[in-house]
Amino acid sequence: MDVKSLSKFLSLILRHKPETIGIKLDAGGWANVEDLLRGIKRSGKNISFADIEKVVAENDKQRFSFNADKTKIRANQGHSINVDVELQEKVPPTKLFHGTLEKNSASIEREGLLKMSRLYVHLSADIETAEKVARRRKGTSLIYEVDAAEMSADGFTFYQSVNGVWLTEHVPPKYLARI
Ligand code: HQG
Repeated sequence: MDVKSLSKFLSLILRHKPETIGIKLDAGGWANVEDLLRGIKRSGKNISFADIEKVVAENDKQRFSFNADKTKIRANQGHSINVDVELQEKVPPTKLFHGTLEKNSASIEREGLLKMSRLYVHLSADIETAEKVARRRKGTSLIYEVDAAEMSADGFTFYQSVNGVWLTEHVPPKYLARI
């Protein structure tokens, strides 16, 4: 399996559905690496510890982390299951960005950005990254600029995952501008 496919598979297991290979995540979102390898093997895929190490090291978005002795692994962000990855609360840059599809705009401009199935709304530090997020899906892209400075001044909390993604609970429409 190439690095990209393995990354997608690990994202499914470590963010959303560990039960598909019969494993559990702990409260911190960690999977035991031996359990993970056994579970993957049971599911019929041939993945080694070295393959997992390669994904952690080379993944384009640094989506996964090991603990210090590499006995545990977790996703850095993007979960739909309720885990606590010890996100750092942080003052955001003045502006953040969110890439989506034009077809979501009416609802977003009415309700704001909602976390949908994930634990947080995901925001990007730059427009280029937001464009990439939008282009994951088929349809006309739309980028919103988020007035993070104003949100922060108004008491909204922001977090940054260890791989640099900005997260918050909800972005009300008044802080959003189409760009
Ligand atoms: C949209 C990937 C209608 C929202 C990316 C998005 C990211 C609304 C979709 C990370 C809405 C949720 C997350 C509302 C939000 N009405 N639609 N009120 N509020 N939406 O996948 O931000 O590559 O959960 O705009 O790079 O697309 O997997 O969030 O289109 O960082 O590591 O509802 O996932 O990271 O979709 O992506 P998602 P997202 P990875």
